Amino acid sequence: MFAQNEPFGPGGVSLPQGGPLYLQLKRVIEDAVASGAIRPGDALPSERDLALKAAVSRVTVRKAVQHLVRDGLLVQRHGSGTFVAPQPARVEQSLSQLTSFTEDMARRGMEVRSVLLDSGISHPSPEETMALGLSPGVRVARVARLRLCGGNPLAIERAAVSADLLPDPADIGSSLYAHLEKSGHRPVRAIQRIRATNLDPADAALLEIAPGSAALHIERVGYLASGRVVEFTRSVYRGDTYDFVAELRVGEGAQP
Ligand code: 16G
Repeated sequence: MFAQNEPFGPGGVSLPQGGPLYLQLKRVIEDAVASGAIRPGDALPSERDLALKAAVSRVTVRKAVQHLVRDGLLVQRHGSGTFVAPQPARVEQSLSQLTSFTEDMARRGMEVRSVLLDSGISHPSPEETMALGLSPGVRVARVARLRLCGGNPLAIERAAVSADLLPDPADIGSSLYAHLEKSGHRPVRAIQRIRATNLDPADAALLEIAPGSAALHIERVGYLASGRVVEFTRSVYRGDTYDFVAELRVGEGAQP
């Protein structure tokens, strides 16, 4: 509920001057979110009410709202209305430690949850055969998970492991690394490749952000102490919540 003096309270909404009306209304809504006058999870008044309060047409309201949904500031839930989108805290992750998602989040005291999207044993793709160094005829175990932190979807991780090291991909429980550790197959070293990407509609829907939103595409190849590759994981992390942090040191030769 909004009080009398709040931007969408019982009084009218005054628009700033200049530019198309829908952009003026968009600015009012953005400012209300930025100032905390309306918070993540709050419902926006109905299209009809907003049109009346701001003295604009419903077409103008619809256009402002559509732009804000596209920008990820608002979310529309079918049948229940338009809400301010959740604004998860950014997560910082060191690039020098080989840790699991579960350990990373537990260290921060954040609640971790995973939704199993898919798992099974299959014929490997040429890319998986190459990355995992599989011999002909060897199968691959795949586990795809949506990973949530503090209730917010943060990443989709699609892991591929040689099936002889992970014969039971549906039974990994809450942590792939903890499961691999039990059989002595937890990676001890990894190479990670990170690039920018834009989310396709299916991944965007799982991560609850607009299609095309910026994300980080991460590939991790994890090795056993023997040098054998154990894990080839491709992930997409929400670009608005995840920061990778690397410590850089001056190289020997460059020191004064
Ligand atoms: C991390 C790894 C992922 C690994 C997972 C295991 C990145 C980008 N990815 O999320 O490759 O499979 O940890 O986590 O860091 P788990 O043991 O919690 O399942």
